[in-house]
Amino acid sequence: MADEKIVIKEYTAPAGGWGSMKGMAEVLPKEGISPATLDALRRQNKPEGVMCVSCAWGKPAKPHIAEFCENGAKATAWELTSHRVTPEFFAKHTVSELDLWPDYDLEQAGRLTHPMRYDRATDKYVAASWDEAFTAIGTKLKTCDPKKVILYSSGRASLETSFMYALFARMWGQQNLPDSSNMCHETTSVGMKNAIGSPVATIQLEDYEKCDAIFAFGQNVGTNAPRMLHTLSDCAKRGVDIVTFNPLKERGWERFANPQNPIEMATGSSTQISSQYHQVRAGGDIAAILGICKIVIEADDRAKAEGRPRVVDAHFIEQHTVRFEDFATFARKATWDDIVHESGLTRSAIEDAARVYMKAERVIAVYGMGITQHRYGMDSLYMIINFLLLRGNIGREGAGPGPVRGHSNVQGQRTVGITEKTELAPVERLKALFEFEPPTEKGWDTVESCREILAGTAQGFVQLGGNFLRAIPDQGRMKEAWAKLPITVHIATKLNKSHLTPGEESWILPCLGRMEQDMQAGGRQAVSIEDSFSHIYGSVGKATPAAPTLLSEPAIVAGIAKATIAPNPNVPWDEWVGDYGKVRNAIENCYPDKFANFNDKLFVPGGFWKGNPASHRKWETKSGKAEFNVPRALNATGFAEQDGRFRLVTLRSNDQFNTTIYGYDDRFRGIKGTRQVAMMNRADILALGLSDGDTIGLESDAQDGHERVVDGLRVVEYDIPAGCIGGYYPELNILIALEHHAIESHVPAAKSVPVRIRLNP
Ligand SMILES: Nc1nc2c(c(=O)[nH]1)N[C@H]1C(S)=C(S)[C@@H](COP(=O)(O)OP(=O)(O)OC[C@H]3O[C@@H](n4cnc5c(=O)[nH]c(N)nc54)[C@H](O)[C@@H]3O)O[C@H]1N2
Ligand SMILES: Nc1nc2c(c(=O)[nH]1)N[C@H]1C(S)=C(S)[C@@H](COP(=O)(O)OP(=O)(O)OC[C@H]3O[C@@H](n4cnc5c(=O)[nH]c(N)nc54)[C@H](O)[C@@H]3O)O[C@H]1N2
Ligand SMILES: [Mo]
Repeated sequence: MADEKIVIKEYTAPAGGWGSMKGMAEVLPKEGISPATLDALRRQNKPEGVMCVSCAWGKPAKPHIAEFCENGAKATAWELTSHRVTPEFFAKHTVSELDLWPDYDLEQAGRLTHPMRYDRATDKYVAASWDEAFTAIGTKLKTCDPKKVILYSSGRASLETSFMYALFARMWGQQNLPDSSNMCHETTSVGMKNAIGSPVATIQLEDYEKCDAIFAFGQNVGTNAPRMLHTLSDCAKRGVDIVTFNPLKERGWERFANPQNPIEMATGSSTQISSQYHQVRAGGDIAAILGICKIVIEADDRAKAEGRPRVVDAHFIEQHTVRFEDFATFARKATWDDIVHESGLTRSAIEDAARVYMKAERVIAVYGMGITQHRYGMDSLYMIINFLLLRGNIGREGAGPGPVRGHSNVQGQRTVGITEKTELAPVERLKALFEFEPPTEKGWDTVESCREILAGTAQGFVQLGGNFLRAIPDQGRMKEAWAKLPITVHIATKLNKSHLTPGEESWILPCLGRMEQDMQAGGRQAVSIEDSFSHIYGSVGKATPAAPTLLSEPAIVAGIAKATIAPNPNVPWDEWVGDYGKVRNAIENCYPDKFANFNDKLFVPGGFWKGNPASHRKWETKSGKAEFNVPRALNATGFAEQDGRFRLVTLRSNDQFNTTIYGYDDRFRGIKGTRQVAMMNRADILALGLSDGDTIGLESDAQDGHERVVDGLRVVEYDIPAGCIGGYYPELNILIALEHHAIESHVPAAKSVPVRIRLNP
């Protein structure tokens, strides 16, 4: 979109408000939108309606008249677009040519309509029938070592599809089941499980009505979970203190005008969200939270010595936790010089935050990718848990950790078996129900899959949604290796870059989206998803499918499974495809505690809760208690500070859903017309002899012998801490070394990437 005018100008309006109305008004015509979209929006996130494909925020039992947001509307319009990518489209363009198109243009081209096979002789995708596709894919997969084929999924696929996909993998004798969570909240899944025995939020949506303080770390609410702004603004109006930690001033955490509130819209007024905003350095949360904990622990020491009421919840700590003393000793010994340096915050700012914490009875801690995507992301997460444990803020009303999940069903996929880890799979149940021997050897996660692809040992890649090659780190190295995969299969709604680096054999299998009517032998089908609060909802698509040739995801998964593995009378793939209620019965039989009476509860308003032991203080950890953890480092970056080395933070704009680019405007950040930017602190710009608007390049400072460079970035003077640079994902992913990931969870450390600046590139 080189012709679009680049405008960089501070955005002064609140999140929501007229800006979001305008955002919606601009996107709908671009997709040549039909009345179906408006109908879908009206029914969005309501009982028996369709559950939005955008974010994983809760869907209230009593929904607003319009329970959708600007970005949900964009996601809906994107799916219900009138544009089509047909066999004629593919006949006009070679794959090499399409590979040069920007992400935006590829997805803007519209919905995929036919199964397509890559033809190397013409370098084009050519149409095939579904029978041909399944037979060819099955024939090829049967020649592969199942343990070397990767079955990836992105977090959008329903519980039904995900269950079938994971079952297929295990019946085939493998569990290479990486998913988008491996690049996202895996740090939460691993860390929270270790610390409190639950891999997910312990709170539910109603807890927000009962809390009296919210601490928010590294999440961009206005863009990535806009419906959460309704909850936050209700909290702010109730006088709840909201204390935010983020290197960037994200507008959603500053001010919000509710587009559904006529007074706020008419008067231009808005609600202030955060009462305190702390611009922590990227990776500086460990130190910032340690500072708060130090203040709390030292205040408690004094109270104890003077016989006053305790500041920590001593009874809770005694009864419910381990290793408090180790942590308290560490916090007492920490120096303010270190805390201030590593966090980038002043001592008095941290004292302000600590005062709010000590005053509050019920505290929720919210966080996102700013915590999980660091080398020491697990330590940042542990610090959030330590902080909550100090005052007994886990396992009671109005208090607890509230990770904001990414994809609309990413949490649910894990619940129904998408995992490479044997201990998380229902091995015994699978054996008993389906009479086969599930694999026990650990499968590959995302980073491990990439390693195997780089090493040339992986033999195939099936992608259930997502744009893997674009979402992962080290795109340059990965692209070359990917092309050597014996087979790549993409189940997708739209064309993306991953499809355009074909393996030796390559297929695109177009599927129905969640908004679309899914008619099967047993009539119209519903699917289900799980949100960030472990609530499960049915979702019924009503829109006319983009093409009559599309198959549903369950039908495609069943098609591949049947063509690849031997039949098993206990797994009636065709019957399941005819009636997803039967898949739900199988899920219920596999996980009876979480899914009792699944089909009956599918449309309970507000979803049904699958339960969470930690929310009533039952700790399923190694020690049987909630665990304090001493951090291994005071900053989460995992690399030393050096002259000329910056911390690159890769971010989403307000006009994208992951690698899907809806447009080139990042309204709240005041950046319009380009994504090729480096947001920099004024002092850094001056020190380098640069000015706002200059062009620079960035190079990775991973020092592992590989060159990783991006040129042509426009310097944007921005309110960001010195030493940090902000830029957009996925354009900058080429700069992230594969091995720069969170230590235990393997989540790529996309929020602090060591880079150097290239002048005059
Ligand atoms: N419209 C829209 N909605 C989405 C998505 C989308 O792309 N578009 N993606 C979905 C998915 S899969 C996910 S995972 C979520 C992602 O939602 P977020 O978790 O909000 O992810 P990011 O946009 O990457 O932004 C991370 C935030 O962390 C801040 N940050 C960066 N480094 C640090 C740090 O070291 N410390 C602190 N405290 N903050 C830091 C950044 O400034 C930014 O505000 O959203 C989901 N919803
Ligand atoms: N540098 C950097 N890299 C990151 C991140 C970051 O913050 N910084 N974030 C990471 C995170 S949190 C995530 S979750 C990943 C996600 O990254 P992606 O893999 O990009 O996520 P998706 O949005 O799932 O993928 C988009 C594609 O999904 C397909 N699709 C859409 N709807 C459907 C559907 O209903 N069915 C099917 N089968 N396909 C569909 C479309 O073809 C579309 O092209 O990126 C990660 N990468
Ligand atoms: Mo994500």
